[in-house]
Amino acid sequence: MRVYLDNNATTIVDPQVKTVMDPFFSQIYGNPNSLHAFGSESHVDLNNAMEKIYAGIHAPKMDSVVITSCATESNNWVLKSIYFDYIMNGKKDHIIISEVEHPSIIATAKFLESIGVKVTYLPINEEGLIEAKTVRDNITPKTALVSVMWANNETGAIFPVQEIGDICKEHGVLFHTDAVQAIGKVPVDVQSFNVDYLTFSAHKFHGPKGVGALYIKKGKEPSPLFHGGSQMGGLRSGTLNVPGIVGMGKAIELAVDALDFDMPDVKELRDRLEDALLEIEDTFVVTPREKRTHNTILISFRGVEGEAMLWDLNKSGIGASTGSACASEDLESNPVMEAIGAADDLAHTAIRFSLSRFTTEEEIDYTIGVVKDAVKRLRGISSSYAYTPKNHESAL
Ligand code: C6P
Repeated sequence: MRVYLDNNATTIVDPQVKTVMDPFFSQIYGNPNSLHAFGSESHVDLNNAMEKIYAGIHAPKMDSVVITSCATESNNWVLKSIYFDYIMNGKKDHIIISEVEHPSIIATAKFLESIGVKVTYLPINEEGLIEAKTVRDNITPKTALVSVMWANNETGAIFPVQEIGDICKEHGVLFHTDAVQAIGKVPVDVQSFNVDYLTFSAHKFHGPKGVGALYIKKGKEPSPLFHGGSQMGGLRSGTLNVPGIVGMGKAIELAVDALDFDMPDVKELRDRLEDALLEIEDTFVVTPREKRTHNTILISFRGVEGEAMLWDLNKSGIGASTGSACASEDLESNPVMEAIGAADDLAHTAIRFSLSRFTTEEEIDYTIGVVKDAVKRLRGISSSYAYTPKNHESAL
């Protein structure tokens, strides 16, 4: 059996999304900026897709939703443009991010630090959560931007972006949220709270890879990262990814619908998996269920190296991860576990299971059996895990 439980890394393209994209590869393939019929043929579908994308995040028409190649690009764009627009000219010198942002924020912030920008990294608490008051405590008159993700990709922890947005507004500071793990998991309405920039990426909600977006509130348009063309109102040059945009439109429509219809089922399956795994002795989950997205579990099995567990799972056809796919090759311990100050023996044992609306009960029951066997086997050969009949029994 093959079971895909790494949906925070990427998701299967929904067949309905693939169907609407298909004509735009070899039937309707003109450049939408060309003046002939080949170019204009895609305009109606592009407009419809953009309408769906605006509707998916409740963006008003006067604001911009600029299509990018991925969330990494959107995140780089926000931070670097803040440097060009507010810091380079000496008006401000400081940005605030959290210490558990995605590498596309952390690495960009570190780059900016290397050229003189002051960066504050907000801590998380023992539940893996950001406390909004830490934002207030760290804002200075020189702060240009606060960037805090909506939902964490490792734990699923949902951060208080509404409160953080209010604090930013009170202090006249721009607010960006990386909502990559929020779309399709929580209702996203940019008009319901104060937010200037919001990032998302289609492949996290059953859309295609290679297409993302940045929502920009009217009047807060950043300097472009890419110059050269008039596409996207000159804010993001480059030939439009027509199949990608059409696919993202359909995908966000389905993802928002699924919030009502499929989310309760996904949550039930996630809880079934989590309940069964927590029966194993010496097993820990950091963030309480009601404070994280309904599809995610980051769980530590004491004495079981994350990579060894992944190996066993992979042999049995199960795809999970030790955390963010972008950092999977460095074999470092999980950054969230490090940030909460977990002891080394736990930080190296974190495994992320992330479900989707395509996950089945049969797959979850199979996974429970495989994980229990793997924990038993790996603890049995571990030199660091103290064997006791009690904890051995619980893994059976
Ligand atoms: N996180 C994960 O395994 P791209 O790949 O550019 O479309 O998305 C980047 C990105 C940005 N922000 C968050 C919160 C994310 O989770 C991701 C992608 C994957 O967790 C791959 S590293």
